[in-house]
Amino acid sequence: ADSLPIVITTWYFGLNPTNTAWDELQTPGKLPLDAVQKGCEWCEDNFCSSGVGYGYKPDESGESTLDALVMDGKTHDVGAVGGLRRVQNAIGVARAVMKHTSHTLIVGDAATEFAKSMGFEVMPNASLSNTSDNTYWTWRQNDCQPNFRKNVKPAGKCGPYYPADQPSDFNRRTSFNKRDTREDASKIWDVPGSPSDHDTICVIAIGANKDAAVGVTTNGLRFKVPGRVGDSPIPGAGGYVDNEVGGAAATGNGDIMMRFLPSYHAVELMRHGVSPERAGQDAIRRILKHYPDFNGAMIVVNNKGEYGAACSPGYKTFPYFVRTGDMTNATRVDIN
Ligand code: SD4
Repeated sequence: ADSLPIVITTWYFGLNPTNTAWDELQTPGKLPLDAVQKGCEWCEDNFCSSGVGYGYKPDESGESTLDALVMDGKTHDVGAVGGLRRVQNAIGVARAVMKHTSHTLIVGDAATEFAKSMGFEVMPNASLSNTSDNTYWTWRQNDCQPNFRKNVKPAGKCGPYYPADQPSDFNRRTSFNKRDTREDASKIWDVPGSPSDHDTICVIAIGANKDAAVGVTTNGLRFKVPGRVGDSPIPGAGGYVDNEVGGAAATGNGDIMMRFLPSYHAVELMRHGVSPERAGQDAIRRILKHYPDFNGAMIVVNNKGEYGAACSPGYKTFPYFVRTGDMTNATRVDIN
């Protein structure tokens, strides 16, 4: 395939995000940046896969925190948030970081304060969907095994290192109007047989004039250590674009991926003439050399509109969506 403009997104839930980003890209005066933001927002609003975004996978303390990034391939501007709490529209906050500050990345509670100052709605409580809330309490009461700590010795089932005390304002089953929406969404996404455990969407858009942008928004990992930030908001890791070349974005085990900057890697290979697919494959292969069990995937597109994807063997298949001018709807592609 070879044409501009183009929109490409990760995972099996990318149909609506791709079409939404596409429509935005077709709107006079709208930028690829607007398009990727809209695409990511669709998932934040609809809880794609029941996993992207707010209120889904809790950390060890029972709260969900979000990471998001936007990057502009023309100016090289980046805006990102890490460990954002209690704000649903993480990609919007990332865009506000880009637009209203000279910084790149704002994290943690201060990111929530920043969001508030920018007019974003901040929820009063840590909140999880009922499903996530149940998962959390089941885990905490029955199992309590830390997923992501190592070289620590638990003294008991819930060793002294763990779990962190609940935040004082964490209320189990706080009734909370967004939760109901969230539950409805889970019903849509949690259909039997659907791979429901992917919690990140990456959107790359390139306009007819080669202007490129990438957006990434995620909930990160279940039972992560509080404060953990993944690859998604790190430029070059979760996503990277350069108008002179194209763009790439990554999803999967971010703790590993961010050690290799796979999106930067793929873009730089394309700069030297490598095809999108091979650039993605090489970036994934580099990681596998060090971490053979690693799981991750990439979408890659150059500024001619040629695109491809790559994934680790552990993902038996990796679906993504793409839309170009000769398509009347976003099209799903599955690689393996
Ligand atoms: C992370 N890369 O926080 C994300 C997770 C992910 O589908 O991509 N999930 O590590």
